[in-house]
Amino acid sequence: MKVALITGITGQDGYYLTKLLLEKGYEVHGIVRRNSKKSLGNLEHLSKEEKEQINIHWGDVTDSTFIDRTIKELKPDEVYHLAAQSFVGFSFENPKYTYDVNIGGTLNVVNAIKEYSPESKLYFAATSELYGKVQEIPQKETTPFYPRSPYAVSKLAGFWTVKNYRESYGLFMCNGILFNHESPMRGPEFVTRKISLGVAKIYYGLQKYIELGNLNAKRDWGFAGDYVYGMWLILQHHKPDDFVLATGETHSVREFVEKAFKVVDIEIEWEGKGVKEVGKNADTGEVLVKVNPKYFRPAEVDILVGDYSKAKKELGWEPKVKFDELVEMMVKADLKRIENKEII
Ligand code: NDP
Ligand code: GDR
Repeated sequence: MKVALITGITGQDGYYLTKLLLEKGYEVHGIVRRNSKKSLGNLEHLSKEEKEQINIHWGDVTDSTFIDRTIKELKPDEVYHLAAQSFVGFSFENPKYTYDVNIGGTLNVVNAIKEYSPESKLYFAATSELYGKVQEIPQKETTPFYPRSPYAVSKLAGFWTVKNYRESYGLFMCNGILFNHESPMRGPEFVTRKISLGVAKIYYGLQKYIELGNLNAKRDWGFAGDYVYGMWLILQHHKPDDFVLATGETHSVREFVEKAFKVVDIEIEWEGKGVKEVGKNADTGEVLVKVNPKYFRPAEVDILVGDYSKAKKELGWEPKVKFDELVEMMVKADLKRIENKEII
């Protein structure tokens, strides 16, 4: 039985990766930081049988003593380092904290493997945010980086730390340069989930409108379930390497809003410009979307679209879920949660 250790197991990707590795017969271990409710985050949505199979290690990735001990004791075959302060907007307000978790935490994991378990393979959750200010479209492994937020800068440090340890010490360490991937498990502050939840609440009369920032930002949005399979494939490759995982399609936040409302048969009509722009119900004239400058970022990443041809060629990876399907999946999941009174 192979042993896998997942940091960030309670997050969106942690949920899907745990399910995948359990299906594949792994012994799954996860690092969870203590909270007053001892909540397991997204893992609470797993079945009873799945939950019983996971081994939780309570601790924080910024605690090097704890990380050293965990890796020394477990000597996992595979480590998936997903733990991070992952919200770009928050990173502008809390850069030091973002650096501490994302750079410090990554160094702790990478160094513990070097010192105590050099046979472990490492997957590091790098990101399309590394590309930041557009240098090339579409973006691939060879596209120059130009990070545009403290989050992106911290992930750039992580990316190079992983590459440097791989080249210096011959360790099996890989970077997954993953473009945005979403799901019903996405945190509610990220734009896709904010929209799907907003649409579902508006449909059931629990909310009047959604307030958003930059409607023109474009992202390459895929489904998290497809991407965790790509993470696993990266570690099954015959050599350690860095890979882009993306869909190759890009859509604006505005398009996401339109598609999401379509799921509940509402057509959106846009009116006004800039911060005065609103999205109205085309039938009733009711304002359902407003722009609030507080959601704009000091520096924006205007457009991301990935070229995943290296992953396709070398790993046989391809995304399965398309944009329309993803939007529908997310809105329908939130409608159902409200119907089931899981959200009030
Ligand atoms: P989430 O924000 O959903 O999950 C982040 C996880 O990290 C949570 O389990 C969180 O725990 C944990 N965590 C945060 N800080 C610490 C800490 N100090 N010690 C231990 N655990 C900590 O992110 P996603 O699942 O969406 O993403 C996974 C990784 O992939 C992240 O590193 C993210 O930056 C990166 N990424 C994500 C992409 C996406 O589109 N989803 C695209 C590219 C990269 P808690 O539950 O306690 O908050
Ligand atoms: P991102 O995701 O920054 O790409 O990072 P997010 O969903 O936060 O933003 C995407 C785009 O939407 C614009 N936007 C808004 N964003 C939020 N959160 N809230 C709003 O109200 C809003 N209005 C417009 C943003 O300005 C941005 O352009 C995600 C995270 O998962 C990272 O961890 C990961 O590395 C990258 O994806 C790839």
